[in-house]
Amino acid sequence: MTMTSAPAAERQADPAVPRTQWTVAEAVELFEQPFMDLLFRAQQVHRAHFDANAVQRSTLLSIKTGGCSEDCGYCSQSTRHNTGLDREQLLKVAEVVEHAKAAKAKGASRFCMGAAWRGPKDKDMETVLAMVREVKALGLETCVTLGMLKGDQALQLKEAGLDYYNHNLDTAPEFYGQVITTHTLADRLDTLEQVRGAGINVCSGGIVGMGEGRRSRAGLLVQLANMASPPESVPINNLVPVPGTPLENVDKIDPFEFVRTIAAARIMMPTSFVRLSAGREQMSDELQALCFMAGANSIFYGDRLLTTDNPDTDRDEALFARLGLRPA
Ligand code: SAM
Ligand code: DTB
Ligand code: SF4
Repeated sequence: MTMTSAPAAERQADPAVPRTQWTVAEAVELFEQPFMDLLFRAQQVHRAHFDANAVQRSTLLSIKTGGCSEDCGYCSQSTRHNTGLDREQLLKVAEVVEHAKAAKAKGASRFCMGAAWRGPKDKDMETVLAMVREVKALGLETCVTLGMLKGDQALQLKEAGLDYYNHNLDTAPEFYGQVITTHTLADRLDTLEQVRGAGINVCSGGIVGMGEGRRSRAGLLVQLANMASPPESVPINNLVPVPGTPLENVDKIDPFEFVRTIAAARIMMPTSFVRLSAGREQMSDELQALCFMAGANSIFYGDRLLTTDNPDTDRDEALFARLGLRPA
């Protein structure tokens, strides 16, 4: 067994030992372990902190679709790409509440509302705040992802009862500018600071399969794990290639490398929920089971992500039953 990365992995796994900073080299060493060793360690870390048979389920709803000013190379919703997506207005509060009720009835514990904005305009905040209040009142955890936030907007969201804010770092610093040029990683970090400062839980992860190398996958995880407080929730998205985006023809990531990314995230952020996010529709049940084995313990649940398909709830219920998983 290769033990080269054991010291770094051990000190993250033991809550009695103060958390130390990961280097990219240490994270790359994790990825380089033999697959079975990596999965075994990830499963050990997972079991030290979580029920290994419980998976949290969040349902997503796009509350404002398309027409986004930003140029994120993977995204169907940017006005800079010709993806044929129709731009829609912000949904009405009552429509959102209906979707949230249906999600709860299907067994979701969290409801995430996403808007294709660079950031919310002050005039839209009242509507979003009402959505948060009303979804929260249904007894669901609330999450929104609205782009860049100002400090006062974060405080308003907290006051309305927001539990989580999703804002991904998406990729490593050296790769960021190849995917997005209309805002910077520093802008993303600034929003995360506003979110933390307001006392809202942080949901932040990224995308793999964009043509980045292993070092960049490790670099994404290092940024997340080294935060003063790592995100409570870490979505790992596998690129869903959207026709008309600059990344539509990029080579797919090796599925085992995707599982390695989940395992490394689990080891580096032992107490965070790691969400197996976009890309499940294209995955076999067996590959998803490997991701759960590697420490993923959250999914998006419901037949739609924002603009692309996700497995329907019947398929997920069947998968949970076959694997003996239960909702967290
Ligand atoms: N506009 C907000 C923002 O950028 O934060 C919120 C919505 S944005 C669509 C949320 C996240 O979805 C992105 O940061 C990215 O990680 C993920 N995402 C978007 N398109 C994707 C795709 N085609 N495949 C995989 N993940 C994607
Ligand atoms: C996240 O990390 N993944 C979700 C959520 N946060 C908002 C979005 C995935 C979007 C996949 C592409 C689409 O459906 O447009
Ligand atoms: Fe806009 Fe978010 Fe899509 Fe980027 S990822 S283009 S900010 S909706």
